[in-house]
Amino acid sequence: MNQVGIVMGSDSDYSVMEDAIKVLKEFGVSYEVKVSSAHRTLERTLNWVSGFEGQGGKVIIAGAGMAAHLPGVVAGATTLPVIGVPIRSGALEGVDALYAIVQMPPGVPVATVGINGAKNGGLLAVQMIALSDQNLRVALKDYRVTMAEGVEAKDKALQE
Ligand code: RP5
Repeated sequence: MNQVGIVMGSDSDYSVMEDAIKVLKEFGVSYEVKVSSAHRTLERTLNWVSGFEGQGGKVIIAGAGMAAHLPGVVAGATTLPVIGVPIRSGALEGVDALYAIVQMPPGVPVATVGINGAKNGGLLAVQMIALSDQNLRVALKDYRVTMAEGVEAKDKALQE
């Protein structure tokens, strides 16, 4: 059983979505990765969503660029929480994808992160899984402490 499903509209999105994969690996959260499009392979996408939900998956991270319907279509096909990652691509450089993903109609939410914000997408998924995993909550608190220490160390270096 994989806890997190990562789906992207094209293999060209992979270099961005890899940031989410790295976070899940770092926290030891099980995941699966799928390339499937809302436009080019709709049935295949819907089949993957129902299969992922059926096998006990808990959270989906969906990344897409341009007219980015994938996260919304996925959210419409499941009641699992869906995190949307707008991918920077095309003439509008991700603003189109951001608007498409963040402006979901009432009733079908997608938790949207920033353009190319796959790292935060991964972290948000880990935080959702941590709701029922005490060890993961501790690991997240440690992560925050390490991050704060990094800021302090950089500040200290500037003062010298
Ligand atoms: C979207 O169109 C994909 O998510 C990708 O970001 C964008 C371009 O796709 P490719 O033409 O690179 O496959 O559906």
